Amino acid sequence: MADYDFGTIEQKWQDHWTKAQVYQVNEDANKPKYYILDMFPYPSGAGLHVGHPLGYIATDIIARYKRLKGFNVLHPMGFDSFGLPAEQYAIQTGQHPAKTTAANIQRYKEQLRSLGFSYDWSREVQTSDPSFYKWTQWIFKQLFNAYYDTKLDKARSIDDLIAQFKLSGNKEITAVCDEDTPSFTAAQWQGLSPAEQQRTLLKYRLTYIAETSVNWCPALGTVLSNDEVKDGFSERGGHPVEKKKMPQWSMRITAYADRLLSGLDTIDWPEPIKEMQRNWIGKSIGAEMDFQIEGYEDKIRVFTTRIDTIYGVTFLTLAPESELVEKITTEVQKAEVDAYVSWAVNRSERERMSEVKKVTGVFTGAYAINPFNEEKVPIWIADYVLAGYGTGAVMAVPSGDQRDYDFAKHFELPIVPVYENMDMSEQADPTKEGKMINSGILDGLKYSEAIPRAIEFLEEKGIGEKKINFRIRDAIFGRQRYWGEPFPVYYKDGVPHLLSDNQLPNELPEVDKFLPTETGEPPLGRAQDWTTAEGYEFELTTMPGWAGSSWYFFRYMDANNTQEFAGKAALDYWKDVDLYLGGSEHATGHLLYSRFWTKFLFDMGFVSVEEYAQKLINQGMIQGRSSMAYRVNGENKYVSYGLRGNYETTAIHVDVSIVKDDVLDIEAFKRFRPDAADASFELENGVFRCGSEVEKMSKSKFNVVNPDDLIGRYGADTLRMYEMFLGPIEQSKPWNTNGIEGVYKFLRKLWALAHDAKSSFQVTEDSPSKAEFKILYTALKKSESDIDRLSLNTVVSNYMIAVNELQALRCNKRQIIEPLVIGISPFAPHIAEELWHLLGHSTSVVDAAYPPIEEQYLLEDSFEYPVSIN
Ligand code: ANZ
Repeated sequence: MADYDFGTIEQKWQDHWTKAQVYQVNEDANKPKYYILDMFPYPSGAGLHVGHPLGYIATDIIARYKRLKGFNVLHPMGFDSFGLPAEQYAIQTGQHPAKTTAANIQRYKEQLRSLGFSYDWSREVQTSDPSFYKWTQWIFKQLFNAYYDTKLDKARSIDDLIAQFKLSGNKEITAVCDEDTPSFTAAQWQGLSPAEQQRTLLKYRLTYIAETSVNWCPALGTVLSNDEVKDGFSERGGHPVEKKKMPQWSMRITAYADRLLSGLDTIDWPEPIKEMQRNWIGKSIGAEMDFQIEGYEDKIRVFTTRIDTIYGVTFLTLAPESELVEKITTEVQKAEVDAYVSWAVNRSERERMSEVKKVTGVFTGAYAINPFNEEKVPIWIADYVLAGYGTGAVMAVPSGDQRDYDFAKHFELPIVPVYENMDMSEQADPTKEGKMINSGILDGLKYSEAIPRAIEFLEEKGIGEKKINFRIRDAIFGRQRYWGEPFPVYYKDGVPHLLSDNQLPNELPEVDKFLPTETGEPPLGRAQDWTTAEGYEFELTTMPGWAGSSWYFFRYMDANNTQEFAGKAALDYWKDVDLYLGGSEHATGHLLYSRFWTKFLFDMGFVSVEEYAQKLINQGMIQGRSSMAYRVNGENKYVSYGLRGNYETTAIHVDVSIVKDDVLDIEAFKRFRPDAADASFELENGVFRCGSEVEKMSKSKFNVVNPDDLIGRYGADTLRMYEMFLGPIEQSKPWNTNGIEGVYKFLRKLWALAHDAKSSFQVTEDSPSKAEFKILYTALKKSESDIDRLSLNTVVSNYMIAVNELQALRCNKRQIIEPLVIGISPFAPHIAEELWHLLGHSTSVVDAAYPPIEEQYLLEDSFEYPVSIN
């Protein structure tokens, strides 16, 4: 055998692993299970860059390590393969998204394979595959056929609800439903036509279609969910988004708000993610109360979390959308109010919330009466009040709330303090117990006493009560697009009905173009003869991007089951994900929706866990390290980095592949930038040095590093170790290829340990010395605890130290090399497998056991004592 020939070794073992199905796993009651999962990728056209595999390498290392430690490890991979980019590409090129998606998946799989990952590919899932989305449709059906019982605090079959309606109407029903649900008796229910009954049930179902105000993105031709809109623009593409009313499918996630919140305390997820989910759910405990409008029958109901500040109310504010606005606005104010309302309603929620500094509003001319002191307060309209939150009306307390304060200052409205000697921030802090002043029945009370006293007053007078509000809204569940799951739904008499199970999957039909129809229907409206056998029309929207990803982790447990989404035996065995790794950008999207679906499946008895991922880690981003060459302004001349101070220069991005250790390959640069072909180059110490900048890794910045190139140059084992070596997994860090040589050298040294001067494999059977054992066990032991802490970067250095020390001792003893190879195998599986076989084993190193630590070699039994005199 020659030198360390990574190319041959890696190819050989990848072939062998595939052929021998080394990574296939089955349920095994004799072993503890360990389920480790990566967020599955969307297979984009650009393939993987070095940033993508960071998380995959980490999970692969842990998967391999756990296997050595005796666990039965489930480590699957698949593709989130429905989505907008493939469809946009299809619109531009006419290529069917299924075709481009398949090609992209092929490319991803080759790249993943070349990294030596230990996935069980027999469990691969693709969300766009009918055999997968059949079950997404099936779960949709379960949601449609369920409602939420607030007394039992769980989802139940809609049949139970229908039975209760028949028996006693809906007066005694404890269920989550639309706000505008009318109450009815059993007789009234029986008197409804079947279609009317269906329409009523939609107000209870956990997924329903309703006229909804949505985020409409004209450029993308689709509706976006709240978490896909950032500051009034689409997250994807940055197109303007507007509000529009449309019939839309929604998921009644609000029914689960409280459980989604309390469940956070039971899982080991990063605190920032939990905090984002808490804020998104936005539980607030307060009160609702009525203010009588002067001269009208109508009342304004407000939601407040600070009923204690009721005596500080100096005006009321209504959302511009409020139906009362038109009614109560006086003649004098009308023109101003109309103009303001039409301006305000077109702005998105986020715009309205984020512009804290810009105070806008208008007086209606009407007044309301504060029932605590009978004082008249003016009613204003302000766009900081959201129509969709609370009651859409606020009792404004400028001494207690910053926005009210800014508003009062701007429009010169009075400010009445309600706490003695307290500024606004102290007053907002419930742990500070101030005394109430100017506060009628609350005077002299402390914060903790004032709230219950005020609520008591509301209840006595019958004008309000305690109230819990959630900020979270039901989630829009549909897109006016082609490349997504069709609904298992058809329409009869204008109401939705479900296909039966044996009609699933409802397959995506062919269309001539991937664009809306001339009449503005979604692309599925183009499908020819696409109806049920009886001629009923199908739903024409498709499911949103988050449908498949809300449950895919269960499918991996039993991916080839054709009878169920996953069988009970598999679900009971694998239960939940022990470690989930992925990006933090999904905090209020995928990571919330998937918890919701899991809780629902749990309620209906389909799965045995309420939370599907015990532990979550967010891997950091690998940023690009861009290279810059400095061009002298106004001249066709470039200067080396250290000399740029002598000139006025402009930094120009240089393709990182033509820069090595910051030194530019000038000839390659001239080819890269034809306008530099005749340029002059001022060198320092004989070379042209580039500067660098850390930026997002992107094609436009010429800083994308492709793993395929690095694997070709150094091998996958080096790349794997090097990516880990870059730093802690959770941290974002710039890519820097400069250090990769060091890791490559390390693997060559490891190779050399077991080879003689003529490059022949050679280990001896001699007994190792104490010192040699100590080196080995120090590395193994430290690595074990490092991996348990997920500190993978330090493990790489542990082994570097060990190999250096063993090399110094010229140690090639089997009793050292063998355990060392096992220890390193999760990081560098190919070289480890090769050495393992050279050591005489015929089974894979993944079937070895992690070497037990022999503590006696780690005891310090000789010391050097420093002696100092005086
Ligand atoms: C009086 C008050 C006094 C308030 C005070 C706060 C501080 P969270 O915690 O987010 O639930 N509010 C109520 N409905 C609103 C709406 N539709 N749009 C904008 N703001 C609204 O916030 C509840 C508080 O936000 C409520 O309590 C109300 O102002 C305001 F010292 O009432 B508060």
